[in-house]
Amino acid sequence: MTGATSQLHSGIGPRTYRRYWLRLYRRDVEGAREIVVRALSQWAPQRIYLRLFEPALNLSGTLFAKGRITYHDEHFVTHHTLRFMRTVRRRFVPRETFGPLALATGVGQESHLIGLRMVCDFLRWANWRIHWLTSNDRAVVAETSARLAPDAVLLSLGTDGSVIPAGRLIADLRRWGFPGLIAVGGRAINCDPRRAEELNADLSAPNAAAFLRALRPRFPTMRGTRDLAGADA
Ligand code: B12
Repeated sequence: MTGATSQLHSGIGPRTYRRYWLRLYRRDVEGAREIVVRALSQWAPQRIYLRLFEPALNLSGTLFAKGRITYHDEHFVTHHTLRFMRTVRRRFVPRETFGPLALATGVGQESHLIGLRMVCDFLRWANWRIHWLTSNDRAVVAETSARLAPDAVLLSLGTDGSVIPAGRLIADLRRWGFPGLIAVGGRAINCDPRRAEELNADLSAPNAAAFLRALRPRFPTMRGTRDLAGADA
């Protein structure tokens, strides 16, 4: 292999997620780990979330929907990506945070929580505190929001089926005059961004870095967002 070819094969770039995904698809976990380690030496850890893990997970979804891979394949990629996320998280998420508080939950029967997890890691990087709701029952959301008085409630909608329950939760929060910010996001919003307004949310964003940018004007003293350019370049 020539030097140039070897660089081509080892370099980290916009399409590296495909190589990473393929290694996991072939059950080459060590090979995937090597890519993560190499990416860590060249990219900000936040960028690995958004430019390696997120597109790799979404690629699984696309191929699964087309019937090209099995759910075993999809689960395998997801499982190991979650493990690698733990390694990368340690590089930028502080152990303790002291700033504004956000309540986080998936909506309805939602099991798609990796994206919200990424959003919460970015928020913690910016010194937010996160409280994960143990249940997304309307009564629990209302009671916990009243008791903890969070600065924001974050609702994640991975599937279309989450739109109606999200609408109910937001209507409840509005009805009792919740003073904080209500943010929605997730695949169901990214597929149709008008839903955020229809749901009467205050804010939405297509990914974790964009969310921090959108929050900045409302929380001007928010810490840790100076390096955002490196996070999603
Ligand atoms: C991994 C995965 C799963 C995992 C989830 C594991 C977990 N712990 O999260 C498991 C295996 C559990 C799963 C189950 C199912 N899944 Co699934 N899944 C996926 C997959 C492949 C990746 C999702 C993901 O993690 N993406 C990566 C993250 C980082 O991206 P993200 O979620 O978009 O998050 C980013 C932004 O959206 C945003 N964001 C997210 N939340 C929030 C919140 C706020 C407030 C803000 C501001 C921003 C924000 O920031 C994030 C980070 O940048 C997708 C494919 C896809 N294209 O999305 C299918 C997909 C979402 N699943 C799908 C389906 C159908 C299912 C099942 C119904 C399958 C089944 N028949 O059982 C079940 C449903 C379970 C349920 N009740 O929710 C469909 C949904 C179709 C639809 N239109 O509704 C998809 C699109 C696959 C497909 N193409 O068919 N799934």
